[in-house]
Amino acid sequence: MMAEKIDLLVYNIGKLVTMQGVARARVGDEMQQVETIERGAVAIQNGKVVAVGEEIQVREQLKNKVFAAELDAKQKLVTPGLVDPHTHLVHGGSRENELDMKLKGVSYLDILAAGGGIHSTVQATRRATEEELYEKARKSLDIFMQYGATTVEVKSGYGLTLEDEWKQLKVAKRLQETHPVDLVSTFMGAHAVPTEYKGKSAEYVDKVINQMLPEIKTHSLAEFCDVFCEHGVFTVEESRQILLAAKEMGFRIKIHADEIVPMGGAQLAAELGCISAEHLLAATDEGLEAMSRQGVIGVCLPATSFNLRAPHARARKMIELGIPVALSTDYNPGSSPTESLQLVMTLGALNLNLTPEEILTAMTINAAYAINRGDTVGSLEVGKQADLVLYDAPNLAYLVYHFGINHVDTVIKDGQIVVSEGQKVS
Ligand code: IZC
Ligand code: ZN
Repeated sequence: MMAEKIDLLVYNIGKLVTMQGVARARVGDEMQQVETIERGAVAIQNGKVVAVGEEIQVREQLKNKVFAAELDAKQKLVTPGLVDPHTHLVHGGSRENELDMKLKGVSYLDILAAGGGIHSTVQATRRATEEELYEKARKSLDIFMQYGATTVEVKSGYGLTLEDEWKQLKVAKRLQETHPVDLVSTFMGAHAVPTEYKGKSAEYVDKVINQMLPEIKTHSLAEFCDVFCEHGVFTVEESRQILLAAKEMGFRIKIHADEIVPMGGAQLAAELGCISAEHLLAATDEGLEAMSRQGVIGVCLPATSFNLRAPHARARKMIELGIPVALSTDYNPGSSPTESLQLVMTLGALNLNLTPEEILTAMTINAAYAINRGDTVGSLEVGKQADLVLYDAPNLAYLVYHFGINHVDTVIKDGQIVVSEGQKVS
């Protein structure tokens, strides 16, 4: 009888960070205590991990099998594929025109109130064809992947009409079908009150609830619903109405909470049972305590704080309170134009005071739970998707410390090599 074939063995791994061992989002010290195997190996079959551990043990365990392919990791650092739980990937245009205003001290919310900011991206997105949006998002998703991301959440919110929100989510769906990176879609029709509804936000909220949400649900175009609860955008009460309606229709819910003005978004996230609350730069102690009691994941976005020259989220306080912390790029054309989770790693260390281990936890297993993918990605363990990243770096700390460049050598997604020597494999 022929020996059974294993598709791929990745061996001679210098340091293999598995993130195994806790089958839920990690809290407190669990974020620090990550399993690191020296001289590791990962065996992959049909896109899934079938063995992971010390190379000697993996080879012993599979000694009666043959490997169809082997990849020598040459002592590199290997981690689970990175997960980005918060992006605005699909959009038209760009906003470098705001840089000059920003340097002159005009704030993000003032630019928005004057009809710029999100509104200018809404115009560009409405004008763009589906094909143009697809091409632009595809290029960005390639960059995400080359920088180590294998699962990415994507929000609508630059259409603000059913038709244009649909167009964005359709692009995300097509990318999910054609691009190696896995996408998780979020409907965010409540990202801004569109200019044509200025002064009539109640009417717009009604439209989101009674027209958009049911259609998006019927056509399974999004799994999550998110709202921008912010001064001058949606009030706490409006956010509550929208998220409650979404929850009743079967969406999982998220919220942009306390990003700029402390509104009580964190408390609302806890009250409604949101899976995660995002930003939280201005969240109060009471808000964070409420999140902790309800197990709401705190998604921190330090590239946004950096780019807005705003204060930083209190990630250490969150960890102390037992909130599972996740990290994300917040990739969007306004407050965070970057696809690099590696830049976010450095900002997570220098500006949020997180350790390299906590940072990796926040970008793998905790990020996976923040988008309801904790069962399939975020750690390297038997049965999970074979998503892994090989870095030209000796250890995790090096990755965080040597900043502004791309350390990724190889990305394996669902068992396939999709990036090799830093370049996309076509
Ligand atoms: O386009 O400005 N914060 N939404 C909430 C954003 C930033 C994206 C944008
Ligand atoms: Zn956002």
